[in-house]
Amino acid sequence: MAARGFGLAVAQMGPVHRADTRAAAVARLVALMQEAAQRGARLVVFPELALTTFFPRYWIDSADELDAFFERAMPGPQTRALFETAARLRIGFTLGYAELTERGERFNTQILVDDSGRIVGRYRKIHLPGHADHKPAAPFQHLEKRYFQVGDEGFRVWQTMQTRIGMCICNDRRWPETFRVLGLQSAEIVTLGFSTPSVNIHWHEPPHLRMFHHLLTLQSGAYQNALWVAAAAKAGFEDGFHMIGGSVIISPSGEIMAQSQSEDDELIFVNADLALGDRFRQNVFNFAKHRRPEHYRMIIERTGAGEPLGGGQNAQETP
Ligand code: CDV
Repeated sequence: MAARGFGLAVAQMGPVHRADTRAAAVARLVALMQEAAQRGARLVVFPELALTTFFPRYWIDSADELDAFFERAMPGPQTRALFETAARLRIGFTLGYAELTERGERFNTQILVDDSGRIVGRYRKIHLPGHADHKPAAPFQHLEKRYFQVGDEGFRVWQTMQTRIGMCICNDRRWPETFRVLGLQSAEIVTLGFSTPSVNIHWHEPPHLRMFHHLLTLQSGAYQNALWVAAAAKAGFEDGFHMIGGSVIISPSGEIMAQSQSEDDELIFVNADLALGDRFRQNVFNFAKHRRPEHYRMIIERTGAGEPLGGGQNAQETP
């Protein structure tokens, strides 16, 4: 099988503090993009909500204060430099940001921009974690359910730059349905940005599990769907609140091909052979040949877990 090399870069960001400006964040992203292009990348993946601090950790009453974290236009005056640099360097990118639409809707969004600087895809986060109410006793808030609506455009895959790219964001990676829906559209690469606090505010979780579950879900998503995964963290202590690093590029074998070492701005790069996924797609994960959707109906018929089929009786008792 002939190799199909694709330069894939992930640009992890260190903290973006509340007082930091958009201009400063964009300048850091441009520098990372330049490094990615220098290393031969065709695509560079940026984090979730990359332009600001992870503001869902704060209870914000004032509409003006909240609006300041959102983008009304993309590109806008402060983000245009990213698009111009991408077109000049012939490199695509994905970028996470808070989107405020003309109709006043708010989404946690990620865009896919091709190597001519044109937006070719948009994903609005579907699995919004956290809560909508104020939890003053918690060490910090996770208010994605308050500040964002559930994405209304589904999980999609775009044919661009001689490959097929799907997108999801952070918490989506924990749900196998995300990757399967993208795999069923023949995605070869799935990109995501993530911001994962190292403290679980809902119950005490040993800190090592945050990284373990992060890698576990990405590696299984890659392997079970025969695709490359490129995941970019915003990491480190943002205004004193710690988020895990662990930005990774994972191959269709489920193996980690590159992983960040730091919790700062850091670029990782792999010359990804897109043909690696073909072997899995044609054999063990040949969906057309081996999937049995007639036995998966419950996945769309039920949301929460319920009673066993047949009332849970043993086979001998079932009439
Ligand atoms: N930004 C996120 O979606 N974070 C979640 C946290 C809250 C668990 C995550 O899945 O990493």
